[in-house]
This record gives sequence, structure tokens and C-alpha cells, in this order.
Amino acid sequence: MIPTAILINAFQQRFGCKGNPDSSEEFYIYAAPGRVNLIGEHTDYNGGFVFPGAVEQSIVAVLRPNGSNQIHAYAHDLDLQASFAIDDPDGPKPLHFRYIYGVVRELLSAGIEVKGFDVVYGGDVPLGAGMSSSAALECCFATALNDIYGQGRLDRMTLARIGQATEHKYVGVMCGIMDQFASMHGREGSLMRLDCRSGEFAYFPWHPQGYRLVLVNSCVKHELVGSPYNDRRMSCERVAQLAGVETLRDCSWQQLETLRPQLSDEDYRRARYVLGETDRVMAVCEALERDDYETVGQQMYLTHEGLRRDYEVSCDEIDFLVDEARRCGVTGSRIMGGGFGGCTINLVRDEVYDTFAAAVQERYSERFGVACQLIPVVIGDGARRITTDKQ
Ligand code: GAF
Repeated sequence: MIPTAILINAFQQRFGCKGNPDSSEEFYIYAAPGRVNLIGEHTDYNGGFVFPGAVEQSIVAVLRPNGSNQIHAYAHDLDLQASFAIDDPDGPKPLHFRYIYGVVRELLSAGIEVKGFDVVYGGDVPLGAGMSSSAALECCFATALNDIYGQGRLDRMTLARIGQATEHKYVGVMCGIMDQFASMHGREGSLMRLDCRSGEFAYFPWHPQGYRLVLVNSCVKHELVGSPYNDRRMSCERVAQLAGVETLRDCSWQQLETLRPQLSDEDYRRARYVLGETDRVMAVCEALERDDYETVGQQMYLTHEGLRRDYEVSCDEIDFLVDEARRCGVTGSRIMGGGFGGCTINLVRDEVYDTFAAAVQERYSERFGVACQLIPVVIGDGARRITTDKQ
């Protein structure tokens, strides 16, 4: 549940009421969700396809222009605060606030005349779970500030790109577009297939009869900042360059095999994973057309094998969760998102769910001495303004 009432209360205590607390001008409230991804991992920055959906878990911001050039921000869940000037060329040092600063600077570059504001924000996207709390944060601020200072002039894809540019320039993670795209474009009950080369996308209603999606959070903190994520991207770029294509999306199996003698074993395996993943996304799309969820699940397991052995972004805890899913007869399971911890995403038949849930929790804590956390997936809407009964 999004703790909107708690955030409003915290905002009023911190920044006071200007006039009538029930007035819609007293403050603005915006929300943007985290995401899941059915299949298509590490394909976005390779120009390939992804298959994400927004989730109900979101970041919520309560904000009000303050008539200055200062941003006063309070991250409620972390109990962190910062004040910084919009035109400060360096911006705040704590990483957490660089997401907000980056979005503001990128909006200014796009011609949106953002001014100072006070904000309290928080939410229920688990941090470090690979559900993209950072994209949710960027998209929440990008949507709010584009509405407040730009009358909603920039479209959703542009705002997603502003979030991505924030990661690249202010945080140092050379991510693709999937997470920000999903947070901006999510639709309740639908997954989306995005072609990351052309930017074209389509909604796929997701109501798998007799199956459900559940995340299992390993509680190994996934953190892309400072991780080998950027190295994976560089491997892919090296291979694409040698193949004479812009991204690996345009590299064929034959080209890759021809290049093999010139590639390090590591680069070869990274590229082999990416080419395989493109094929798997296509296989999943076809399977979905005939409601063939068993094939979808098989492809998810294959993706995990690729991420574990070729792309090497898994870890013992996650491998254990996937192996356990297979042992319990779960239809499909794999590590989700950037990797290095976080969650598995599992496609589970209804009749298997209870046994799986009990077994995985018991055996995980037995093995690692910590609890894993089950998170049922509910596909929700993308970034938006929200209103309360008070307004
Ligand atoms: C992270 C990145 F932010 C995405 O762009 C994507 O590359 C993903 O890892 C892997 O599919 O979430």
C-alpha cells in the first residue's frame, strides 16, 4: 500500500500549510511504479525486445513550489534530507538525491523551466530488489515537474529518456530504457512488448488462466551503481563494433560464430546470451498468442541458464531459488532485472503455488540463514498524478 496519508502528514509537519489544507493548490501528489519483466533481460541496451509491466508498488511524492531556486527534499523511508540549488553545477553529493537533481537538470535542458520546490517522498518499491525503485523515483519527479512547470508538454517516452539520462550522467549506470519505459507507460492488467531499437511498443493483456506471477526476493541487495553492469554493456558494444552493427540486435548467429576467434571467451559468451535472449523473447511472444504458458516458462528457465553461465549476473542465493522452483514444479523461474541479487520472477500454476511458497521459504532460510520474501505480482498503471479525498 502506498502510504500517501503518511507522506502528506510528513509534508505538512515539515513544510507547514500555506492556507487551506484541503485546497488542491496546497500540494501536488504524484506516483510512479516499479516494474517486473517477463523476459528480455539485458536486451534493451542491445536494441532488442523487452517484456515488462508496471507493478502496484510505487514511489509517491508530495510536492509544492516554494518560489525560490532551492529544492528541499525529504526521503521519508530513509529519513534523509537535502537542500540544493537548481543551478548548482555540481548538485548534491549523496547518491540518493542525485536522481532528483539529474531529472531537474535534464528537464531544464529540455526547456522545462523548473523552479524550486519542497518535497516529501517515499513508497513501497522494495529497495535493492531489482524492481527498479530508481526508475520509479526518476519517473515520479519527471512526470510531476513536467506537469507543474511544463503543462505536460513532454511526452511519456521523452520523460522515460530523461530518467535514463539521469542514470547515465548523474549516477553512472549505463542502463537501457526498459525500467523508465515501464514506469511511464504501465497499464493495469497488461504487460508491454517494447522494441528498444525503434521505440515501438504494444500492450499484451496479462490474465494467464490458472497461473500467476510471483517474485521471490532473495534479500541479497541488488545495486547497479558500481556493479559490473556497465562491463556487461561494454562487452556487447565491443562485439557489435567488430561485427560492424550498431547493436547486437543486428548481429546474426553466423556473424557471431565467424567473429569468435577474434573475441575473448567472455565477450563471446556475453554476446551468445544476448542473441539467445532475442530468440527467446520471440518464442515467448508466439507462445502467448496460443496461451501456451508452459513454453513461456521453459524459455524463462533457459534465460536463467544464460544469465547464470554466459552473462554471469546471478549469485548463489538466486540460483538456489531457481533450482528450488524447478524442484517444486514451477512452470518458469529466472533472475529478474540487472542481476547481482534481487528477485527471481516465477510463473507458477495455481495448484503448485502453496507448496512452492512454503517450501522455498523454509529451505531458503535453512540454507542461507535469512528469510526470502514472496511478492505477488499485480500489474498496475504507469506514472500519474493522484488525488486524495481531501482534494
Ligand atoms: C536494469 C537496467 F536498468 C535495465 O535498463 C535493463 O538493462 C535491466 O537491468 C536488465 O534487463 O534494470
